[in-house]
Amino acid sequence: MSTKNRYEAAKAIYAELGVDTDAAIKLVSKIPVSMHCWQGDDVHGFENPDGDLTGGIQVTGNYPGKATNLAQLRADFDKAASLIPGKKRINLHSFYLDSDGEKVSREKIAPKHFDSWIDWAKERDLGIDYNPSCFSHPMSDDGLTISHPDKAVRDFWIEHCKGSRKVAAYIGEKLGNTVITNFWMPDGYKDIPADRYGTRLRMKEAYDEIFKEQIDEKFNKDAIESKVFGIGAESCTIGSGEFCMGYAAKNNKLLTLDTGHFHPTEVVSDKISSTLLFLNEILLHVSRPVRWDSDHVVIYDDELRAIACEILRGGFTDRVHIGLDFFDGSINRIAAWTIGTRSMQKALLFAALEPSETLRKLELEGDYTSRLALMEEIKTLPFAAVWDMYCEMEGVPTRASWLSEVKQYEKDVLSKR
Ligand code: RNT
Ligand code: ZN
Repeated sequence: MSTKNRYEAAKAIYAELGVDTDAAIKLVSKIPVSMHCWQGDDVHGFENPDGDLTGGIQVTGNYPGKATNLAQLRADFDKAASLIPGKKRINLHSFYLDSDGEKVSREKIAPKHFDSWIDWAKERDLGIDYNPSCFSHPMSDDGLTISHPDKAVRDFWIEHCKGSRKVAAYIGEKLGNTVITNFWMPDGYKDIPADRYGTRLRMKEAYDEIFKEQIDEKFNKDAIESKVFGIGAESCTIGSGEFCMGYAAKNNKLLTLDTGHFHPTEVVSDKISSTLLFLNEILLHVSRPVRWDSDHVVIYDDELRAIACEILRGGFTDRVHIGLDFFDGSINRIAAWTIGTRSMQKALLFAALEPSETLRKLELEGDYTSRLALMEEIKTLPFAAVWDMYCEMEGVPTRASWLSEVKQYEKDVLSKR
């Protein structure tokens, strides 16, 4: 049966629940998902591609064909993006700068190093997001950056972060599309600290300094990312949940909620509604923690659907920015990008097809029996037919047919690197 015929049948079934599948597709096709460039090269960047990844994050696996320069990373991103429906952005770390082979110290990274990215993004109608890179560097080897007791180390990273906001504002202005700059600091202590307050105070003051310059929010918005622990920083993370939530609320910043940055039984889907009562906007780093902050490829699981439902139920698409943050070097990296991003898109479509008004009504009436019954029935509605239609309308492969394209690309391009 053709995709169209299957879709028409599905549409009638959803209509019985008062759900308009055409409207759902239209809504989802407009929600931007920021694809992180760092899935393409295991978070290495081009400054020192053979250097170690530090900062408490880890990539395992050595699948052949990793991108080792800008041209390869862009080509790989293009390949993945061509297999994914929906509106996309690209999320860059500052160490993906285009310095034309010149070595540029982090605190010297400047807007001009992103001119070629801006042109590239314009051609593809992509928005850009940005991050200072405060890890994988000799100045972060102590595990502390902007909270370091040594002023020289602190100042180095503060300069880098200030420079990052300048880069971001420049990109935002040139693209006519607001950049979200995410500040994630690896700062923490492996063992029990003697002065948590003092270290956090230094981080707070560093952020105050970094954000001192007023930047037009049309061009750049700042977000700060909390974390519970990292490898080598097991006992104390300076930018904890409370720290970042407090800082963001008081200083009108965005809070970044990474799905891997909480205790394993905590879920980000439950945090969206709370944070939005006290913050204008938040940024998500959608990842998949397996036992710890492992950054596995995002899959279409219960929590992903719950996150998407929380965003759409509240009509929060303008206030919740969706970014992805996973990295797996053990499988084809383009497939990893494609699986993770298609999963996010699926979850958004699932959420858009939810009869949320009916569920809310049942809840208000206290009919929890019907609420649960309906939620369970929704799971086996002919979602796949709507998803296939969405892919077809977006001109991307339906079902698993994208995989053969990745395999071909692996044969033609990746295996020759
Ligand atoms: C690390 C944070 C951070 C990074 C990226 C590379 O735990 O999640 O967001 O993954 O910035
Ligand atoms: Zn993250």
